[in-house]
Amino acid sequence: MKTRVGVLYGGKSPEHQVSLSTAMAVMNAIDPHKFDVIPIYITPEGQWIKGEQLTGPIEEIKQLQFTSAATALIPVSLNQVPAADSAAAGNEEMIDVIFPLLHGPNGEDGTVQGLLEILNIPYVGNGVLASAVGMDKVMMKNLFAQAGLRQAKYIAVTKYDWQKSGETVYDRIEQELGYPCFVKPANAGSSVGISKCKQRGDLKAAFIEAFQYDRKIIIEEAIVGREIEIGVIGNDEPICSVVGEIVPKKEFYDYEAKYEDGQTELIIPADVTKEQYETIKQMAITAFQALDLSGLARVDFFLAEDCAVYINEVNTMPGFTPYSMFPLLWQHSGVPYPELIERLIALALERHQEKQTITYTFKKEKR
Ligand code: G1L
Repeated sequence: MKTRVGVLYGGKSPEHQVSLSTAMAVMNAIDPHKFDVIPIYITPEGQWIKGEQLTGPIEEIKQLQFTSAATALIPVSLNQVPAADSAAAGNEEMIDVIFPLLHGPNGEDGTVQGLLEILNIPYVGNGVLASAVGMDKVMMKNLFAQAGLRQAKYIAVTKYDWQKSGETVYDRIEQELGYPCFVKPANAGSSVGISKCKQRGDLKAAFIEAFQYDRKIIIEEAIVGREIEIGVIGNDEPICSVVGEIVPKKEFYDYEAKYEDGQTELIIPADVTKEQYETIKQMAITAFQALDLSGLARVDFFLAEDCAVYINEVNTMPGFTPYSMFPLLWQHSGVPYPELIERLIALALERHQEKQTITYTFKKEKR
């Protein structure tokens, strides 16, 4: 029997459209001889709608944007409810695994993963804790520090701290980080709210901007160097792809540069020494394990001018169209897109199996 894959996409997030195009690419790449694909759309209003099992390739994104409100799915019955517009045999069958292609506060921060845990449905990618940590730059960097990974110096500031004593915060930045520095919302959802500060006079506006997106912000020392990324897949025995380099065409990699075509250049494989590649691989695996990741991650680095390697961040839900860095890194490592999808599904099922063997209840011992 074929494995039934539910592809979950859309959602209440600015990345709604990115999610739709990614879902279309994934569904068209999945091998139909091995998998049945069931699309599940989350509307911008947050309604869940299960579509019909796919019978052929999707030609346009519109096909994925179901509107039949009458058959709206209550997520808690994800596994029992018939598909939209049909009670056709086959559609009531269980979903074996969910591929959650969602970004932002309602999908990447561990909340959807938590729902799937409660439903006991296997899902691709990182679990609740890893997804939540991956979404919070401060938590992530604290764990990198704990694992002894080299990274840029940073300071975390809450809106409360700043409102109470802004000048003290600015003093600390000057003493500990210096200029230039980056001011970012702690929430790692996307590249909005980020500023580069070159002097004390720039800090206030940068803080106001960043605090629009989160109550917690992070200020980082700027590392001058190249941006290098690597792909990691696996659970207990993660493996690394080749490395890639991002050459930004703007001063720094901002929201537009990240999402609009032609703003950055990807070089795969990146031109690094064998020694640097070994260091990057080792640091990526250390980070993967320090954050208790599973399934996949893209790990981003800076290669400084003095050739030192700094970890920047881990992305638990990297860009995932066939033209995004993560799939391209694996393509160049001998794992083409359809096989990458297949491997991630296998890893999801494997991790779920393992969880089933864990005991959650225990008998009281006699005294
Ligand atoms: F399911 C995976 F593999 F874990 C997964 C989930 C989500 C991989 C990549 C993504 N990425 C995205 O969802 C997105 C960055 C395209 C946002 Cl819509």
